[in-house]
Amino acid sequence: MNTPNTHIPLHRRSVLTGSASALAMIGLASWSRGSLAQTAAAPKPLPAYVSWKDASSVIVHSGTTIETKRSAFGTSVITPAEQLYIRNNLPAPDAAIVADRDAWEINIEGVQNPRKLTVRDLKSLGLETVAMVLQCSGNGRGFFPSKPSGTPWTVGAAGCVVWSGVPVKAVVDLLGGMASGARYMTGTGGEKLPAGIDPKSIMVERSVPVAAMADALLAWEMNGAPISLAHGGPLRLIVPGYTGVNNIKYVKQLAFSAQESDAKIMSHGYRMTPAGGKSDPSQPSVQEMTVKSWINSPSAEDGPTSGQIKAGMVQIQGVAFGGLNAVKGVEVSVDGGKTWQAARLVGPDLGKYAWRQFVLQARLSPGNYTMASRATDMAGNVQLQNRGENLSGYNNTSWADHAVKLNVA
Ligand SMILES: Nc1nc2c(c(=O)[nH]1)N[C@H]1C(S)=C(S)[C@@H](COP(=O)(O)O)O[C@H]1N2
Ligand SMILES: [Mo]
Repeated sequence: MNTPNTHIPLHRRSVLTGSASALAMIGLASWSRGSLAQTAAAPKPLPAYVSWKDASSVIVHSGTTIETKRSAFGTSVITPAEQLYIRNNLPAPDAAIVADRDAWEINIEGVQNPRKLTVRDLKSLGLETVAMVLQCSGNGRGFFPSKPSGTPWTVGAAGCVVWSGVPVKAVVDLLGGMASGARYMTGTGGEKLPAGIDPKSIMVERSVPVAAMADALLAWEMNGAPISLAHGGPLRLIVPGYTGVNNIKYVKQLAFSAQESDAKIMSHGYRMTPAGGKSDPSQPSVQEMTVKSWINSPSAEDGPTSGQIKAGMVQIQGVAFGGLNAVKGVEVSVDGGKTWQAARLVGPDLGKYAWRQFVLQARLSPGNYTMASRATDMAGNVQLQNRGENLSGYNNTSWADHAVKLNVA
C-alpha cells in the first residue's frame, strides 16, 4: 500500500463508505470521475469552509489541498491567513467546535498526573508566541520528474505565521513532568472518523522526539486572531521547525511515551522511502525541516505574458528559512547557478523558526535567465542543488528545482 499522503487508499475507502456530501466536502467527487480536462479548464472554487480565503492568491487543487500562488507571496514576512495554504488529510470537524473555543478539551497522557485540560485552563498556564514557517512535507513535490502521487505543490504549501499559546513544557511541568522513559511526544487530531474503517488507518496522529517539546506550543491564536477551524482551531499543537503534518490541528490528545504512535500516518506515512520502494517504519520519518529558499518575484506566474519581464532594474526577492536553524545568508544567481551574488536580508528577524525575506537588485539586459537562490543557515548548512529522490516527493529543498526561468525583453 502507498503512504496515506497519496490519498489513494483513503479515497477508495471513502468512496465505499463516505456520504456524498462528505465526498463533495473533501473534493473527491471530481477526482474520482477523473476528468483532467475539467481540471485544466476552470479554476476550482474555494470550498465553503475556506470561503474567506483570497481566491486570487491561491490555487485550489482539491477541497482539502489549497496552495498559495508563488506570485501572491508578499514581502512583509508574515503570510496572511487569507493566503495561507490548506492541507487536510480528513474533512475538518464540524464548525461547532469553534463556537465555544474555551470549552475544547485536550487529554494529556504520559505525564506523572495525566488529566484533561480545557482551552480555558490552558490560557491560565502560560503564554508564548512564535513566528514559524509552516510547510507541508510535500512542498516542492511538483518538481519531482517521477511525479509522485499526492498534490503537486510547487512553492506555495508553506507560509510564515505567528502562533500564540501555552508552552507544552509549562503544561508538562504542571502535571509533574513526563512519565519515566518517555521518548516521543504524540499529538492526536480531533477529526470525527468515519465508521467502518480501522481508526488507526486514517487518524491524524504524529509522534516527534521529546526534544521538540522545548519550543512546542499548544496554540489558540494565529496571526493575532483565534485560530480558524481550517487552520486547526480551537487548539493546535505547534512544533516549530518540523514539517506541517507534525503540527496537529484540533489537537485532542498529547501523549508522552516510549514508543512512536502506531497510527498508519506515523508508521507508514511520511517516511523517506526510496523511489520505487515500499514505505516501512524503519525508514526516516519526515520531521525536521532543513535549509531552503526560493524566489517569489519576478516569477514565471507574473504578468499577462507569463515568464517574460522588461529589461532594466529588477528586484529579485524571495524567502529563506533554516528549519531548526536561523538563516545566515542567501545568494542569488541569474545564470542558473554558474555565478552567485549575496542578496540582502530585509525586514524584521522574527526568530530562527521564521523565514527571512531577501532581495537582490540586478540590471538585466534582454535575454534568457535562470534565477535561483541558495540559502545558508547559522550552522553552516548550504541549501542543496539537488532534491533527494524519494517515493512520495518529500523534503524538496533543491535550489535548481526552485529556479525561475525568465525571458527579459
Ligand atoms: N488534525 C489534523 N492535523 C493536521 C492535518 C490534518 O489533516 N489533520 N494535516 C497536516 C498537514 S499534512 C499539514 S501540511 C498541515 C497543514 O496546515 P494548514 O492546513 O493549517 O496549512 O496540517 C497538518 N496537521
Ligand atoms: Mo502536509
